[in-house]
Amino acid sequence: MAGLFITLEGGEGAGKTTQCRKIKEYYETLGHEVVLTREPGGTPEAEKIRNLLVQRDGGNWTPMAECLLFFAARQMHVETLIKPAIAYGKVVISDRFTDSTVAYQGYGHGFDLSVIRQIETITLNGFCPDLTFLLDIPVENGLRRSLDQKNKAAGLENTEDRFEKMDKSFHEKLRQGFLTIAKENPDRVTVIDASQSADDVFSQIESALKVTNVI
Ligand code: Z5A
Repeated sequence: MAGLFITLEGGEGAGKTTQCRKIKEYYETLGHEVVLTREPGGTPEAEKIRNLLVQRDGGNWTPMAECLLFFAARQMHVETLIKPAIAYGKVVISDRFTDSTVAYQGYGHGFDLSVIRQIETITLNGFCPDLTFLLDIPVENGLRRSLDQKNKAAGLENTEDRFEKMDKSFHEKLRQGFLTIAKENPDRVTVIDASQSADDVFSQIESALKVTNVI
């Protein structure tokens, strides 16, 4: 029996990582083998590319080079980890996938959407998730969560200045981009209200998983 490929998408602080872990527990309780992975990254080679893309001193890429790097990492990820795991019957859960490139590089940074789709076709040849959960949250709530998390990790308090300086209009473009992707792919993408508690967000996801009854 073939496995299942699920992706979690959304803007900053939407709770993707938190919900990926909950979906993993859900399928493990049902007796499935689960692979939890992320993008950019997921394999040793793709993690090297991740360092080039997300580290502050990783590089000053042109939009085309940046897009190609995301898809280079993704192609390795798909061919060497995701497809073999699915063929083995495992449930693969990825924290971000192609929708993030369309939302961030395309809708967010203005890189040509049709070029992104051409690169997707060349590198992935039609491969896409079985199910995607878009965790949708008002921009201010998501950014606040994300900033609180970073401040906690750094032992900082009083975040008001930094919060006010965040580029909320960019994040609003991202949010609308993700919602457009969901509208265009209603069979694959389920929009989840991510502003609720983590348990309530997972209840929505669990209901959707039961309805789709894919595995
Ligand atoms: N990127 C791109 O540009 N193009 C691409 O193609 C791809 C990615 C694939 C990767 O960042 C960056 O790469 C990202 C997009 C870009 N750029 N940014 N920004 P990353 O992997 O380092 O991080 P992220 O994906 O952006 O994660 P995140 O948004 O920061 O977090 P999250 O996974 O959505 O949320 P979380 O870690 O589960 O939770 C965040 C905090 O909120 C944490 O303290 C939780 O305890 C708390 N939380 C979670 N859920 C809740 C609920 N329901 N209520 C209250 N608090 C909650």
